[in-house]
Amino acid sequence: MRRRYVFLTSNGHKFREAEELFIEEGLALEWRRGSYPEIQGDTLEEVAMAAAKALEEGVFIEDSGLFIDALKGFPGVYSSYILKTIGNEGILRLMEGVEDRGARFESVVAYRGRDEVKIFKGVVRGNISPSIRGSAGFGYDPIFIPEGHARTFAEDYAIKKKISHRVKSIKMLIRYLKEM
Ligand code: ITT
Repeated sequence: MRRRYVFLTSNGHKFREAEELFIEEGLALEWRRGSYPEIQGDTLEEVAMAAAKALEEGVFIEDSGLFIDALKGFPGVYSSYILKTIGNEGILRLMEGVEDRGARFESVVAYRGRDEVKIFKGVVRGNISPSIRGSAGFGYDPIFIPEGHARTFAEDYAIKKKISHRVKSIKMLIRYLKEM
């Protein structure tokens, strides 16, 4: 097993969430601050797999997004662009008067091993809140209420750290690395 791994991402929040889990397991994680070419794909897996093929061994990326049931999975693979353009306010406007508030966060980690790319996927289900609430976390956290809870990820970050899509995918990656 290597002792050192590299997470290529432009997003410091994502990096810190992953780093905490690595440290808990006694592993070091290096942040390679940067972006990677993202193909136009229908799923996070497709996008992540295509990008990870060009990485060196020991490096991983993570592609994530918010998928809203009533919007047929939108913003999904466009989550980053939609956040930058219409933002949480825009999403809430699209959801005005919509009864079905169901949604999920997905996180797909693509790790470049010696001979192959390994994919790990984490999902957390929840609901889109009626308003923007809380200041912890980042991105869509202020509008996402995880299933079985009353507060958004941005209001209850301790819950996010236990059950998020990213916690699940990164823990799967760590388990794999430890078994290697
Ligand atoms: P990369 O450099 O790693 O690609 P990014 O921020 O562009 O960083 P993505 O391409 O995976 O990340 O886009 C995912 C979008 O979904 C992005 O706008 C995030 O803010 C949002 N998102 C992802 N994970 C989230 C989380 O845990 N909580 C809230 N929003 C999240």
